[in-house]
Amino acid sequence: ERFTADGNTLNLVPLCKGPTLPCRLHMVCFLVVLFYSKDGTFFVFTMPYRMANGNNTYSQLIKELVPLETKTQNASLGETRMPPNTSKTLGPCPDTPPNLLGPLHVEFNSNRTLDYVRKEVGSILQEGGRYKPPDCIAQQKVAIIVAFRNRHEHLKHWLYYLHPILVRQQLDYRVYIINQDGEGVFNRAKLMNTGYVEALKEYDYECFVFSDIDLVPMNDRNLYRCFDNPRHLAVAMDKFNFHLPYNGYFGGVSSLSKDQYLKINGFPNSFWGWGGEDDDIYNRILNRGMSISRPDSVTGKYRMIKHERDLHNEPNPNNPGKLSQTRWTMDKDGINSLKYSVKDIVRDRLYTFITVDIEAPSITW
Ligand SMILES: [Mn+2]
Repeated sequence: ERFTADGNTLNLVPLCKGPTLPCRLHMVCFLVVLFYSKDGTFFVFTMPYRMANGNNTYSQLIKELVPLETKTQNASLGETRMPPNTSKTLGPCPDTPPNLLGPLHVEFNSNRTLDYVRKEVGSILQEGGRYKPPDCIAQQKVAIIVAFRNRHEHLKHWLYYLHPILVRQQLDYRVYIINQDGEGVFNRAKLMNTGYVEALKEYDYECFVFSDIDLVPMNDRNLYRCFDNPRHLAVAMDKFNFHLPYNGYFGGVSSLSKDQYLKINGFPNSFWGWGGEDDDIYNRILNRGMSISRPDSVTGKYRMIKHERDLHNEPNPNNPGKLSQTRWTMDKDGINSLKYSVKDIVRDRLYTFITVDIEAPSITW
């Protein structure tokens, strides 16, 4: 991102807070649908968030549904004695996931503890923030990689919104939170590179979505997948008045297939502090003859969680000047020159949290 605009002008208008009439009507409709559905767990995840806010019904339903689902699964396994390799009989998931909701209500005013989020969205996940569609083979295996430090407050909101969206998108995915150890200067792109390597150590991912922790999509048709060209997903952020700040903007959320990522030698490791690394990635992509794929500006709407600038992530005045050099630096600065060490890996129900030492300098500008 360039050094001009950083106005945090957020406009948070809750659509439906409390037991207003439209909320109740929605709830009645939802209950009717629920009682006629065979696969209850799934329908919980199709519920728009405007209904989930401000009442207990959501968690009550999930509590009632989960034991039911486990019981039926166990029963059928016991009776039929299926071999463990049942996935071969499943067909591919459809190109367009059938249960997307479109525009979503997103707000960050509600208090959400991690325990609350685990209860609300964790029951359908496997340990480590993993999900795989039970009834079809996902189109892509996707590692969701988030660069992180000291943003636990954002993490809760992000997980609360993202997991149900990714589930509805029928991805075979896992969420990796890559936490920069120590108090050195932050380096978003190097953390993303680290996440790429760590993710590939445990699964054969074919697609990588790189996201900031403070960006939540406002439309679940914005697919967290890979496309024919590297994809920029965060095209209409509220912080930029739902527009691209400039044409070559590639910040916030993006996706690259393994091939696309390797073609550009991954991301730069040398952009310490805030700004510029996404522009370098953009340059890399163009230098390798690829173009940028984007959703339209309605599908690509995002809400950013309002925040102060982080400590030890000041704008680095050296970064903009480096952008004219990408063509010459990209072959030696990237995934082929990445050095880091893993300090700790924690597997929560909602995420895989990897703390890494990326040899950060302690310079301030
Ligand atoms: Mn931000």
